[in-house]
Amino acid sequence: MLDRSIQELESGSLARIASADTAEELETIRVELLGRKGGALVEISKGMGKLAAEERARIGKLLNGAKQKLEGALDARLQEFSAVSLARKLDAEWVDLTLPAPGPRRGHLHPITRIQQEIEDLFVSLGFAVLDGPEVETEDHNFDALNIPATHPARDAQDTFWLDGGDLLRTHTSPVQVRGMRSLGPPLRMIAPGRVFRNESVDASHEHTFYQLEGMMIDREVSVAHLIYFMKTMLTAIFQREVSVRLRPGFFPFVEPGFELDIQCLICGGTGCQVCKQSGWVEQLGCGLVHPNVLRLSGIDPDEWNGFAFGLGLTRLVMMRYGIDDIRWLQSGDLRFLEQF
Ligand code: FA5
Repeated sequence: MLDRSIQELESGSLARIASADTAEELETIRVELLGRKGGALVEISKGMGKLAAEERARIGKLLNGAKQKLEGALDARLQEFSAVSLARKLDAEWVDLTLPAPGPRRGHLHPITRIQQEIEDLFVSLGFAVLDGPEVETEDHNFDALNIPATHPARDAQDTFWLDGGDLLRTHTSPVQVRGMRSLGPPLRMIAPGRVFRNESVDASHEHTFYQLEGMMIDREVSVAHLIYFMKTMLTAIFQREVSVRLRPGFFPFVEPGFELDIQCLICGGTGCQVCKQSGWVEQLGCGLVHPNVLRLSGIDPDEWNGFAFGLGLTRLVMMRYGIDDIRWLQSGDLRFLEQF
């Protein structure tokens, strides 16, 4: 009886071991057969107590033989599995050491920098110099020399971050006009891109830190027609299509006459959205003919020279060009946003 049980268990188990597909399956078989508690071989050996001594020795040998065979088969199959998985790993993970290294991942320019450089190229081709100015400015450059004395209500229009000692974070790029006039003198054609700061409540179209691009031309007999020509040339180059613009009277103490130039909102096509505050138009720049006081305050004779100036909201221009519906994306540092450019 026991002979038969041992043989059947052995042949059945060898077949199961041969067809096992995973190491986990093998482990289950091993526990079922050889486990100390409830393992099949242990269960069979329990019947040996009733046997005569000679018969017990014979069955004992048979059991031992079966145990060794099954252990051997389990080990051999386990080794096959690890050989197969090693081969698979080697096949999938090989590295061709002769291939050139991929090198560092290339980044790209921020969309504001890209458009700034395009505008710089355009104005350089029209004979303008590109000037730079400091972000920490004096009160004189930012306000007084631009015909905005301390008591002038226009100071309230640009909520200012004042620093200890009387300097400030520049509220616009216009102080670079003053630096340009004082260092280069007339005739003058200059632009000045840069970062500016205002103590603003941030919303979809207002940031506390944003970019402007200033422009100034001083020569003899400069008119509003020249100003409009340069503004249209610039906006057509940037948007590469006709954009609808409107000029409204606008007050800036450093120009006379002064204008606000709006473009029809390119996010909604003029029907109204959060960027244009449902008006269909977005203010892009302030501009006008340079006020005689401003020329005088920088040592230029207004009877001989005149000119135009403009201050473009570069950040808002980038929003229009790429259809970005919230200004806060631009300085968020969010790679999901930046990698789209
Ligand atoms: C000025 O800053 C004047 N210096 C512009 C100027 C220069 C007028 C030369 C005449 C001659 P204004 O405060 O309107 O003007 O700002 C100019 C542009 O900056 C706006 O048209 C707008 O596009 C942008 N801008 C203003 N405030 C913000 C803000 N908080 N966030 C983003 N863009 C802004």
